[in-house]
Amino acid sequence: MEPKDRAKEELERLEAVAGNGLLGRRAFLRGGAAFTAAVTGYTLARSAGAAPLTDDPWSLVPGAISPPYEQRSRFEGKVVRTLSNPKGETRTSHARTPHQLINGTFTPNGLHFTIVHSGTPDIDPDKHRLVIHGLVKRPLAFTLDALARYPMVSRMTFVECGGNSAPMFSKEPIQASVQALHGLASCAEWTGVPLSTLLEETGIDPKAKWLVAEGADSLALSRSVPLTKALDDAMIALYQNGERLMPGNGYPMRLLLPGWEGNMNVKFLRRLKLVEAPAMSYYETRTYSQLLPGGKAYRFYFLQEVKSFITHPSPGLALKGPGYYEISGIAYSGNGRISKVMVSADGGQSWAQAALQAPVLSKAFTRFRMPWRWDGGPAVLQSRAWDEAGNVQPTRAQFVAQRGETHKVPNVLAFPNQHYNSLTSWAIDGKGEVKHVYA
Ligand SMILES: Nc1nc2c(c(=O)[nH]1)N[C@H]1C(S)=C(S)[C@@H](COP(=O)(O)O)O[C@H]1N2
Ligand SMILES: [Mo]
Repeated sequence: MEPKDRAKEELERLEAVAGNGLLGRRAFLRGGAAFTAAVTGYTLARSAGAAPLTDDPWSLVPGAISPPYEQRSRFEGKVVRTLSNPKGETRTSHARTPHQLINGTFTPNGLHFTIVHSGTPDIDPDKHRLVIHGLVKRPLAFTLDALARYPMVSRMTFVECGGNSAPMFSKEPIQASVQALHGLASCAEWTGVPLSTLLEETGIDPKAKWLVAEGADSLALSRSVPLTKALDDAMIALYQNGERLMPGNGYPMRLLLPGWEGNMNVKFLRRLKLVEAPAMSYYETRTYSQLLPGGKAYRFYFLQEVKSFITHPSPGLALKGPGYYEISGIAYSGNGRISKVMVSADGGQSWAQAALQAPVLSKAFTRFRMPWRWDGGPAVLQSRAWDEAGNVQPTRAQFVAQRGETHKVPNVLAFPNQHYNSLTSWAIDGKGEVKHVYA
């Protein structure tokens, strides 16, 4: 038998664990060599005889010198963020992460999403100060140099805008890429000084229950944060994936509140005022207060709840013929670690458990993977995540019943479409094209 046919046979022998050809994470382990042979022999590699190595021009001359700051290959120019306000008009600007074009668990700095409501200020780090005042024993102003003398910590954590996935509230599924639907979430390793350390320096008046964080941008974005969170895992972040924060992500320092609504992670941070009660600022009472069906609203909605979506395949990434594919995506929860991700290839009729890429970190992106044998017929791919606190992503029916679909409330300026964390469904047709559907 030809190796190709043998591989095909091996692949067909791997037992499906759920409908429409899901092989289950155990295929990675149990299949071993047979699995690898099946995958590579059947669908991917060409035999060496068919494609001998040749010396292309770049193999015949010395290569380029290393620049002081490395840029990615010129062939990767299409891997970019999409911009909602490319001309910089005086309104909010969004830059969305291309989840379908990257892989792994953290977001490169140039592709981290950004939302700036009044542009990115050009801050001179030597002149910037962080002031902590209000209900403290000793108000203090910190320079960047002063902050650098405190013990620092690093942690991987995601930031997600409360308005991420807002298109998912629409009554009909919007045909768009995963970048357009879910691109307002990214994950990075942040390094900085725990806020609790600085509050120990200033001392806390027992009357203080909240703090108001304010940015140095022209609209001086401000949000109220419960002191309990400030003393738990809040950080004054100075570095992002090892280098100083990107300008759009808050240079030279930002408040980082792992797992909490993006808007509260105040960038260009210049002031923390300890107070008795929340300030009821613009962004906590208008834009980011979730409206419910019937016109009631959540007063505060801090947590980014458990969520997942498939990035590969996804709209724009068509399948090239039947055979083996890896379904993969990201899962995360503001409550802690992801405990389980289930994947379906038949629109939720049957499910199999995905493999989670280690390490699985609290409040960080977790990559999940699921081997899949596509038979060339129609399929609907979905993922559903659980977190260690026992929360599960609601089904779409559950979510819509509780939170509604796009609804405008007369004479109310609030933005209703916040905190979507239900499922995302990708339909594959017989040609391998991927479409967004509700299932
Ligand atoms: N000072 C300031 N902080 C800000 C913003 C802003 O416009 N100004 N945008 C907020 C919003 S709406 C979100 S979702 C997050 C986004 O963080 P990122 O741009 O680093 O991804 O920053 C928040 N912090
Ligand atoms: Mo946001």
